[in-house]
Amino acid sequence: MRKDIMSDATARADYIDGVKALKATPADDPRYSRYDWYVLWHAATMMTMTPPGNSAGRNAAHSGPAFLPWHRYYLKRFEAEIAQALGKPDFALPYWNWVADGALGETDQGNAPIWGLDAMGGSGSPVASGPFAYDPTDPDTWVVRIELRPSGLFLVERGLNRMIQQAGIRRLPNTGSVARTLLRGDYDAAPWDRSSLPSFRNELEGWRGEGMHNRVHGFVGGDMGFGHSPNDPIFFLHHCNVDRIWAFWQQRNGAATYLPLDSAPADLMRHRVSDPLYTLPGDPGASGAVISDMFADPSASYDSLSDLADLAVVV
Ligand SMILES: [Cu+2]
Repeated sequence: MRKDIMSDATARADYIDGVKALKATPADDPRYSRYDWYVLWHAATMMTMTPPGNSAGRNAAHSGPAFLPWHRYYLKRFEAEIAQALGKPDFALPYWNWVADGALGETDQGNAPIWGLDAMGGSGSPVASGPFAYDPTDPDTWVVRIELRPSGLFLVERGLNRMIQQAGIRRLPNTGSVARTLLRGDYDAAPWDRSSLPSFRNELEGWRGEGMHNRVHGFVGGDMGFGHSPNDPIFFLHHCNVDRIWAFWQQRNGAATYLPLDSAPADLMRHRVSDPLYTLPGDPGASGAVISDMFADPSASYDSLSDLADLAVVV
């Protein structure tokens, strides 16, 4: 059961232990870890433009309809691998309920419990406190290995960068923004990119409307502002909450409510309902999953959707 990371100390401890276990497990290429492999997968997906060379910025997991199912698949794979590493088959990814933090005053948002020393730690370049602090004298310290720059992918060795509220965005999505996004009944709309309106996907992703998912990346800042954003373990907690919002929306609008259908043009490759989800070439866990495989049993995996249900009636 996926729980609010701040409501459950066991879920919190397991998550921190789990990401550190993957960070300590070499990938097939021993220059980086299994954790870093997920960073690589995300970055490579962002570089996979769909179709190649499109001017709308649509890639295999962002700025298009596949945004929600691709990230659901990514979270499921990551969750299963942590469960295995911890030897806890029931391990479930917790979520960061930034909907609640967004209801706090501006100063309190940057000092919320999620940024405490017993949770994700604080800001810094590199982060200097909490479980992901950088100390080059400690062989088990949190080291960033994969970096995506405009010129491509690079292997690096440095601490994690985080600049909470310092990258120009001082507020998380407020509860009104979440409530209004939840009222969108159309999953997505032509032209299936950053300009789509009305579009639950595009407004939740944050290219139109009130920022939502994109705003949370900007609020955290540092590595969270780049294609290598999964370097920061807050990434998975953030996306688990995005997934929870989709799960709630599915419960209201139908689990399989998705567009575009397979009859859509070929330039919507990787975004039509039966298209395969992008994974790295040679991915040993590739299962051939397609978008519609991600529709099943959405809400049952979360401990609570009641805060979202409350929001959806007060608009
Ligand atoms: Cu992403």
